[in-house]
Order: sequence, then C-alpha cells, then structure tokens
Amino acid sequence: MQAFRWKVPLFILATIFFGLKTYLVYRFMLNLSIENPMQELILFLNPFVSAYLVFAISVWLKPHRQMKYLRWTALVGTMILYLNLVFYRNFTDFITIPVLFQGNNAADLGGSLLSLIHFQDIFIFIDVVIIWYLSKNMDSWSVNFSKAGKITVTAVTFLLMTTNVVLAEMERPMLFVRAFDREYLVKNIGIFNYHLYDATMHTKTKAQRVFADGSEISEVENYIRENTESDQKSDLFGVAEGKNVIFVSVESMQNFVLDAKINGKEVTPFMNDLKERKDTIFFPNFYHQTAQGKTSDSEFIVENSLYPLPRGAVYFTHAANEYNSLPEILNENNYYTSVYHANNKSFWNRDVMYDNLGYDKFFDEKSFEETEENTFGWGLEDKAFFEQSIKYLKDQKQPFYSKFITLTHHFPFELPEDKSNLDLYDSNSRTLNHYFPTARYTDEALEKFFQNLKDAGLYEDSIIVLMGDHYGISDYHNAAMSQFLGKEIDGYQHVQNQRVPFMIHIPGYDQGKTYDKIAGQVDVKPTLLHLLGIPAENDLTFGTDLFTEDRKKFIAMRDGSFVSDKYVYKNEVCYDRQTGEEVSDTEAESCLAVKKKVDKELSLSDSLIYGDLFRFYNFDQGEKQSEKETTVSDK
Ligand code: GP9
Ligand code: MN
Repeated sequence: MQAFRWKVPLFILATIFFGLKTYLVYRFMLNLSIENPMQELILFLNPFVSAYLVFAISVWLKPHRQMKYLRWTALVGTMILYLNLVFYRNFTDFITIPVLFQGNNAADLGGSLLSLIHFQDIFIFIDVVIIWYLSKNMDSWSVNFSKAGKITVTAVTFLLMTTNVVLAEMERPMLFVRAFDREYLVKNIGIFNYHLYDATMHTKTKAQRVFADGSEISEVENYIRENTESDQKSDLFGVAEGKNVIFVSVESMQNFVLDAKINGKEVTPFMNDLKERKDTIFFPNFYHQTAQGKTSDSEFIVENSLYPLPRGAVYFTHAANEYNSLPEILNENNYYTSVYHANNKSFWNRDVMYDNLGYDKFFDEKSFEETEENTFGWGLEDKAFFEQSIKYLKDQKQPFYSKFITLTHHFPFELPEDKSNLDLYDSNSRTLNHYFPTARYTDEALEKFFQNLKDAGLYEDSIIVLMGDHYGISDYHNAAMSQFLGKEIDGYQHVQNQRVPFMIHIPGYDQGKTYDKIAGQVDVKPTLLHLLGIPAENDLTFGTDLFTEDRKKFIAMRDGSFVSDKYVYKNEVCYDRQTGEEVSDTEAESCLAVKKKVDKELSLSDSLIYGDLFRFYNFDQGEKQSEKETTVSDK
C-alpha cells in the first residue's frame, strides 16, 4: 500500500475518478448524439483531459496545500457538472454565462426544479467524498516534485489538450467558430473547457457594443431591403384596421397536439375547431425560432421581427438597446398597449424590457388574485387568469393591443386530477404523459376566454391571435415522442416538431383558410401590421407579412437549421421537405446555398443586437443617422 501510494499521487487518482464520472454523466445522463467511433473516442477522452488539466495544477503548490486544492476542486467541479445536468434535464442545453445571471428565474422554477433532481444523482458526489477522505487522512498522497517533474506534468497537460483539440477539429472543423451549437462543444472539448470558451465569448460580445460605430447598420439595411422587404400589399392589407388585437402566447403548445387524440378524446377540441373556421386564418407550417430565452425569446421575435441570441436571453442581455418594436409602432398609431401575465414581473427581466419596448401597462402577478384553489403548476391557472383579466381589458382605451401569456401548460405539466378532462398518455416519459392533460386544460381556458370576450362586448371589435411560444417536449423525450408519433425522430422530424400553432381569428371575416406556406415567429410583426393596415416600409425586419407572395424562401431556426420550400436542414444534413428523405449530393448543393443565407441572416441579426445598431438608425426617415440620445444609463 505504501509503495502504491508513493507511486500514484492523489491528483492522478482524482483525475481518473473525475474523468470517469464525467464520462458516465455524458454518456448515460445527457442525451448527446454520438454518430461514429471517433466521436465516441473524443467523448471518452475529453473528461480525462479536462480533469487532468485542472488537477495537475496542484503539483505547483506546496505539498500541504495540494490536498486542500484537490478536494475543493473536486467539489466545485462536481457542482458545475451537476448544475449543468439539472439545467440540461429541463432545457436540453448547457448553461451559458448570461443564463447564470438570470438567477431569479432559477429561483422561480420552484416545483419544476425539484422534479429535475433525482435520487440517484447522489452517486455523482461519491468521488468527492473519497477524495475528501483521502486528502484529509493521508498526507503522504501529496507529492513534492522537482522543477523538472512539475514541468513534465504540465507538459503532459499541453500534450493532452492539443491531442483533444486536434481530434475535435478533425471531427468537427471550425468547431469554435460555429459556437451556437453548444452540444458539439461539450461533446468535443468537455463541459469545463466549454465554460471557459463561453466566458471568452461573453467578454467578446460585451465589447462589441463599445466598438460599434454605426457603419454596420448599412449592411443590415441593404440586406433587408434586398432580401426580406416586400412592397406588395395583399388583399388582406387593412382587413382588421382599427380593431383591438388580443395576442395569446400559448405556453409550450406544439402542433402535434392539434387533431391528436388520447384514448379517443381530442386533446385540443377548441383549437381544432377554431383553425377550420371561415373567420380564422391558420398556418400549419409555422415554426418557433426561440433559443435559451424560451418564452421571452418568442416575445422578442414577435415584438421586433429580429432573431433572439444564440446564447442567453436577449431580454436580459440587451434590455437597454434601442428597438423599433411592435408596441411602439402601435402606440404611434393610437393604440393602447399592455401585457397580461400572472408571474413575478421581473421573470425574464420583463418589467425592464417591457418599459423599453414601449408597453403602456404590464398586468403582472400582483394584478391577479391567487387562491389555493386557482394556483397550481407555475402559478395562477389559465382559466382564472383569463377570467380575472376581463375587468382590466374592459377598462382599456380602444383600440388596444394586449398580449396574454398563459402558464398552466408549462413543464412539469402539473394538473390536479379533479381538474383534468383527459387521460395521461402512457410512455416512458412522465413529461410527455402529462403534457396532454395540461394542453387540454389550456384549450378549455381559451374556449372560455372567447366566451368571456363575447360577454364583455369586446369580441366583435377585436382580432384574436393564438401562437405557441416554443417547444414543450425536448429531444430528451425522443423515445416517447417517437412512440406517440409512430415515427423515428431524426433531424428532419426534430425540425418538424418545432412547429407551433399559429392562427388569427377575425370575427366577421369570411375568407379564412389554411395557408400551407412556411412561416415563422419573425413574420408575426409584419403580418399583424399588414392586417391592421399600418405601413411598415422602414421597419427593418427579418420577417415578411405572410400574405404577400414575394417572400423570402426560408425560415431560419436559431441553431442554424432551417426550413425552405424544398428542404429541411438540421445538423449538416439536408432532407427533402415533402418526403423527409436525405437529398442527393447535387440537390444538397442548392440546399447548402440556402444554408449560407441563413447563416448570414442570423449573424446580421446578432451584430445588430450586440452592437445596438438601431441607435444609429432613423426609422421615420428610413435612413442611417448619428447616434441617438439615450436615456438609459446602464449600457
Ligand atoms: C414565465 C413563463 C415561462 O413567466 O413565461 O417561461 P419559460 O420557462 O417558458 O421561458
Ligand atoms: Mn414558455
């Protein structure tokens, strides 16, 4: 034992334990796609490389400090790993620095947070206990290397890192440039190096505003004028002129529930009926385009017709930017604008962002009466939420634009049994099983809301827009989803699953129909302005109104995947949009040409936000200007 101890310093043991544990988490607790043996090898290697990198630093410390360093590093490292695991279980994504600063959101997760923590997680901490014990009780585990020994240990660090990075670059060229895919980064360089990379990116994007001088706004403007702007006006221009707009952001609602049945019962009977009516316009191929900012991203897209950011929630990271938002435009056109959402006002930094976007009023949690009976899941349930909103809505100056954000159909999809009118689904995913009854509940709440609006005399003078904000079922539940849909969830199906309901109900209109064309959340702002008959010539948006024929030919997702008339693209594979089959090499070329445009558009949107470029633009004149006076001090 003595000899063994002498030969194996504790930092080596710690590396082996920690590396192995991290590998097991990657392999069995996260849902990382491994496509070939090389990826498997890199995934196995990188946890040991990262662990060695950190633990080997200990050889430079005095022997008596080494033990302390090793046990605290093991603990902190494990906490980071574990936090990522919990985060991943909810979002199928990894933590970024901007997300960390949204701490108050994590606190509000409450009930859902508990369901993300599993008893067996305790095993993740076992090696910490062992290292802790050994480091406290056996001082002879420390090493007193000569200078040459220290340098050798460190040289091995660089050797290992280089091997890792070279293998990763071979497997995934330009890995570091294509940063928006966090899964690739974690798979290839490990979670700890990924965090280092993320921190560097964060600093870089912070610097971007400082160095922006307005010259880039012309590039954005030219791109938009050439590619997304349309001067056509369809027959629907002004169809809803002067009407109130009631916009409902329907939490986590995805298209696959529409017309679906559980044990013979429709999941969303109200929406199923609504979408077929003559006074409703329905888009079955409408995609959400959100990223880490979830609901707030979808709000941002609708309000600005810009893309959210690849990292963090733009509602947090760029809440002080200059925008040309939908509520501002509506205010200028004599509309009263408000938001209804029964959650803490600072969640997603809404109170700050709504002010900046120009909303006249935010009816947050405090405007509603919560009782034990009407509060479950994330808070006030949807039926009570709509019902209690009516009194405020009636008092609003007309015309108004009011956004409602529902809450009941939110992960972990909790619903008291006596409130449920639908059976649970039966699969290995608790989440998917519970998804349907809460979807049904929200559907019932919407039906009641329509009735409330009629009773209040508001229905006839309003248009009502329903939009799903983002997915509710992540790839983590692919096996169960595949069982439900009766097909494999490949890249094609993953993208198709990102379709969310989008319908515009116009009382009194009788030309309503289903439009098959592809559509996305960026198109909502121009579409609404079009219906209201408000010209939007100088708006600089990445979306186009959905009724014009002269539309850009693709819908870009935030992770770089896209849908075009012909193709669906995901993870470097082009699929035929109609058949779902991978396309031939010649066809792939024209698919990749679209991909180039998608990347260009996303990066222009990013530079617009990072550089806060709208401060250099005059929307009244439709031209570049010198920097605007700003009232916000914390930029
Ligand atoms: C929180 C609600 C849910 O107020 O909008 O946010 P999400 O977790 O879906 O982004
Ligand atoms: Mn949401």
